[in-house]
Amino acid sequence: MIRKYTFGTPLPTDAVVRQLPAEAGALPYFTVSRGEGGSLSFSISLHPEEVLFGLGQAVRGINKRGHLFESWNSDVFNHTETQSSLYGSHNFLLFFRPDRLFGIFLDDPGRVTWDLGWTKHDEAVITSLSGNLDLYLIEEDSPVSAARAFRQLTGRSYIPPRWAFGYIQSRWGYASEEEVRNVAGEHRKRHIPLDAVCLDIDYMEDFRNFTWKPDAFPDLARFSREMKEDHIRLVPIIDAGIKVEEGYAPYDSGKALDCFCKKEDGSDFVAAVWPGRCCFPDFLREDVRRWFGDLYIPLLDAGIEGFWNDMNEPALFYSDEGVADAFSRVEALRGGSVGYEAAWGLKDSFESLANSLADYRRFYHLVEGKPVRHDLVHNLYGAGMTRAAADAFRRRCPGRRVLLFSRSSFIGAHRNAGIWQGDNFSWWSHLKMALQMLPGLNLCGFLYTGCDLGGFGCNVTEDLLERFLQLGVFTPLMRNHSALHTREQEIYRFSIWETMRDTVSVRYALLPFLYSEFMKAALRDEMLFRPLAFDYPGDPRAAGVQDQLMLGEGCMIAPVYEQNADGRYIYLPEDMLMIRFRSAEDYDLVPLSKGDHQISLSLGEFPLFVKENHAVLLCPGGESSELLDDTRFTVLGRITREGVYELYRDDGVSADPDPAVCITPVPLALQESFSTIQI
Ligand code: MIG
Repeated sequence: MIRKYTFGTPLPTDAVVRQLPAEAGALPYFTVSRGEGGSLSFSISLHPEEVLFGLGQAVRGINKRGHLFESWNSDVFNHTETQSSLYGSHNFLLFFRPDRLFGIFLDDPGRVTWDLGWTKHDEAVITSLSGNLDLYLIEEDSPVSAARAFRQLTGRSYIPPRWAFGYIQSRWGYASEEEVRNVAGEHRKRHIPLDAVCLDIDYMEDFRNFTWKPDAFPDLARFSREMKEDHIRLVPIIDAGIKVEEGYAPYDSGKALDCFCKKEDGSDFVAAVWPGRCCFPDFLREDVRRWFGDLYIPLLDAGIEGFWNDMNEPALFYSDEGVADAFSRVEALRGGSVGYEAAWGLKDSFESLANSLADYRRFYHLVEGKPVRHDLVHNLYGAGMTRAAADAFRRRCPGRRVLLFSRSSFIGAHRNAGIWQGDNFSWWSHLKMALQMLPGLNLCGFLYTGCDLGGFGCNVTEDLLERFLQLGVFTPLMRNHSALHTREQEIYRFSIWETMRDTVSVRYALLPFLYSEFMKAALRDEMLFRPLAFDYPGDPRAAGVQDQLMLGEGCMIAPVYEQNADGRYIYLPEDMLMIRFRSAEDYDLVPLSKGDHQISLSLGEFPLFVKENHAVLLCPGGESSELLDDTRFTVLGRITREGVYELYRDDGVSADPDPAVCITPVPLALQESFSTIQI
């Protein structure tokens, strides 16, 4: 059951698709109190065993209890465990304990803080800074049905084209056709499967959106065609800011249509990002979304079928006003004696120029025709950009899917795009963080997601990349991405590239199966990755597991995330078959009983666990998702009771596939561990 409680005068967010009447009675479970400046706090005491699931993109464990989180979309390069905000705000939290279950969604586009047992271990205090919000209370009898109810409230998850489940190579720095061709060629030459290459800001002319460098990418349509002949797609990046430059068409048209966010005095707000001084489209306006979305069309017409939207928190390097303020603070200190506090202040004046609250308070959006200061709707900006692009794709390519993943997001954006997890580092702890973020993102509707495999910042090592890839085998977005000036991170750069290739080959053997699991989850409003407690709510040990996830209907993953570990500890809530992969053809099948196990996994090995009477399907390999044979399978699983596996297959591009037509029942005959089948 879902109930809505309205506080103050909420601004529209586009998060929900079902309109509910507001309840007249008081909100149960919570004590509501009004604080300074109209803020509103919801307090609740927590049971010793209470587990908190959700909040989507956030650091720390699967259980969110014990930390202070903030919904405030932030371009943060440093995902340490003290970070309270990342790029997206996903205000859905599930309170789970043996005798009680409910979820809350705060539909609030401004800042929200989540003190989840941080101040006091047995109390949660959730605060909306503005005090204007709709709060949805979801009461169901299982976590799985609560997740489904929330999805039905907020709408079906985005479905990318099937090729987006292939391996994607990306790097900040690919600056010419020649370079991209070479990257693709190295993969093909060594038979490392590959479906797409991302183009980062270096493909643009002076970092201006919707342009490409005339010398380095002379004919995007031809180049895209050439790559597609090799079954490889190009996926260019688009940033949020539009360079202020007369004669640059998007600026001129944006200016003519008055599309940019304004300062109080009515002039365009300007701040610097990669192209230099930029204006920021007011994505909260329908007409602006339409104008911006149309700018993608020449790229679509050049054969581009996928995009990633970046810098849309929006990230701001600095504004003229911010720089002026910093100088005035510095000037005020000139000539006097500078003590240590003032000296630190000097330093802070400049370090705090980027993404400053002062800048976010300097500009306005038009919401229903009225100016609203940006900080009150800050968390909607990335979602608005995504919506602009997705709507344009629907207009231009009706009935066809286009790949889109964004950095910043809000609930509701999950209907239009996937997200990637942002700028992680080549750290072992970030491999674990990536795993732990998946179920929260899925709970909030973001199914098409993954982290930068290998890590974005810092220099990766061979073993770390291999272990990252082993997680990536299972994440819908399987993309190797790294930052400019870091160690080159393409698989073929490493001495153990064959091991890495074999790992990617497992993804391709599993691709039709993983796609089937993804599609069923999306079409049935379910999660692809779940905390163990979702499948075993009555098992008190399952609730505590922080580094294993249920995958699809019948599987579980438990990647190795520690350096030099030659295996790991796992907890099995029931008997399962372990598939220990080395490659698509080389794996062990090990039946394991319910309980605790230490399993050995040397560097090139990784496990997938299958529940009894469930199966995993492997297809004959191929180096692109388009070249896989999804009619012949090896069926892995321990089947003690005859049944069927519902295999979902479709053309991979049509936007509204009919689930009834797309499902083939694959009979599961009694078997100890494997069989082959033709369908
Ligand atoms: O300020 O486009 O998260 O994936 O490579 C950095 C360059 C801008 C941040 C993205 C990252 C991308 C990078 N971008």
